[in-house]
Amino acid sequence: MSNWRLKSWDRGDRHWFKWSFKQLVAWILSISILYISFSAVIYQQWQIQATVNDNTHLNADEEQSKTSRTQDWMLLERIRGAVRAAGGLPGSRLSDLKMKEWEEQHSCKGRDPLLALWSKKENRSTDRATRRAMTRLLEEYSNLHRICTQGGNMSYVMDLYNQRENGTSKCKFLVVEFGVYGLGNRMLWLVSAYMYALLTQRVLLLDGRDTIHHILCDPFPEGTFWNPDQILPPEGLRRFSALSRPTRDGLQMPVLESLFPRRDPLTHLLRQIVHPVDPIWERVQVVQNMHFRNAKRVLGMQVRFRDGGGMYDSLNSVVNKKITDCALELDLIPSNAFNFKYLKDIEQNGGRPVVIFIASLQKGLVNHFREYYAPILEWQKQKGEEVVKVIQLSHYGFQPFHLDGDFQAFAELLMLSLVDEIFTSPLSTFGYVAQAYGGLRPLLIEFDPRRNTNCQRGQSSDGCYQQGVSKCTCPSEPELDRKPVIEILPYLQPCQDTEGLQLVPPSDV
Ligand SMILES: Nc1nc2c(ncn2[C@@H]2O[C@H](COP(=O)(O)OP(=O)(O)OP(=O)(O)O)[C@@H](O)[C@H]2O)c(=O)[nH]1
Ligand SMILES: [Mg+2]
Repeated sequence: MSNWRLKSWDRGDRHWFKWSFKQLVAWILSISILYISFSAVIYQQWQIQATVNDNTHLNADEEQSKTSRTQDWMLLERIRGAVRAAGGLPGSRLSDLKMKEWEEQHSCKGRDPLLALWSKKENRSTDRATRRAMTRLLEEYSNLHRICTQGGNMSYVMDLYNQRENGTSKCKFLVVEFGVYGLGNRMLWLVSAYMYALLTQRVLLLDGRDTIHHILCDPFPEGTFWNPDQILPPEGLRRFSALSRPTRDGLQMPVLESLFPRRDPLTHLLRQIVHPVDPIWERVQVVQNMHFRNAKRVLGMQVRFRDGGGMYDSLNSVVNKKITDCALELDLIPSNAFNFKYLKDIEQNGGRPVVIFIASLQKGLVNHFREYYAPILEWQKQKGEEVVKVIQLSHYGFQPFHLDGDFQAFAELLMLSLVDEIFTSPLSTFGYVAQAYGGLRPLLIEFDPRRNTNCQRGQSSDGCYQQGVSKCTCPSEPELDRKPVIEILPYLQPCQDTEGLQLVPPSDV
């Protein structure tokens, strides 16, 4: 075996000596072991540092003084504290094998491709930072969920409930009861409840009587958040939830401000925990592949008449005209003049059409566009070329309150989130949720026939908090009491479509 020459500066004397190969390997091994041991000690120290600050003992001043830590990191520590209080180990995860098993049993094929499609459109460093922070929080929160439900065991939760009077349980719960409302409203409640549960370290359970659990993937590995109603009685749940009330709510604001510098919590929360079950994703995927992927531009038009028939009959033609004029003014759709320009357009676009995707309970707009583009559509059919495509997948005619209606509504809502430009109707939470998923600032369709405008650009991708309080009620802080909220929090502005408040992104992040 050949010997290796190494340099040595022993006693200042530079001289050479020979080491065998075995000695060299032993030397390298010792150095590696030393390095690994040192790193492990440092890491453990850091872990301990991160967990010692049990949230339940922090007060406002202590929180304020932790200037070196970001607020969201402190929230993570609070969740870790709740995990420890519940008898778990902060930072523990399911083994790869268990995770694989769980994923096989809870298939959610759309989660990753949807996230990729949404983040393809905007990929700012602030968005990435928020995503990373939210992922850290979700992982630890899932840990809490798993521990407090013993891996999704509702009988165990029931036992905790039965023992609630003696106060031995260290787990806190938040139960969401849905009423008979549309999908958009229920999704807003769901994500608000999730945010609240994160902030107050509560285990989120959803009312199992609602069909929403048939359309959503379960977001917490081994910690199912459905409450089958046959196990927990809803009237009991209310009392269970009220066991420990949140305190120090005022201190949640810095956390939220730090987590969402772009003031877009709805977008991040929806994308993180509200994913469609496979059959819904498959519907979305078909439309994405067949119509959206190769389009020159995709326009989503969400047209909602809210009172059933009367409003539709009286406003349909006004709204159709306003939408068309708005899209033409902004050069988003081709005009219906069938001439040389279109043939040129086709050449230039390599046959890529402008796609108009309509989501509505009525057929008014799709009929209007089919009529408007009739000569072009006819010409396209003969030529096999496409300049413009008009698509609408369903038209129930009324608001459905059944599972199939929710399936279709969720699929269309997700399709709307994948467009390049979205047109939305005033007051519709269906539209708010679609624009928020997509991170899209909508074009708000003007429904009022007395107004000259056709549409206006939305100030935010966030929904409108309809009828949100406009003045502060803070009797303990006279300098704030009764002041308009928008003067104190500049990122809250009056909504554009109705009365209320809306989160608006700052221009510099
Ligand atoms: N498939 C489909 N369903 C729709 C559409 N617009 C409304 N719906 C249905 O109507 C319901 C509307 O409720 P939300 O999603 O809460 O939206 P909203 O417009 O605020 O309606 P309300 O809150 O009920 O006044 C949805 O759940 C759907 O079932 C649409 O474009 N496509
Ligand atoms: Mg609504």
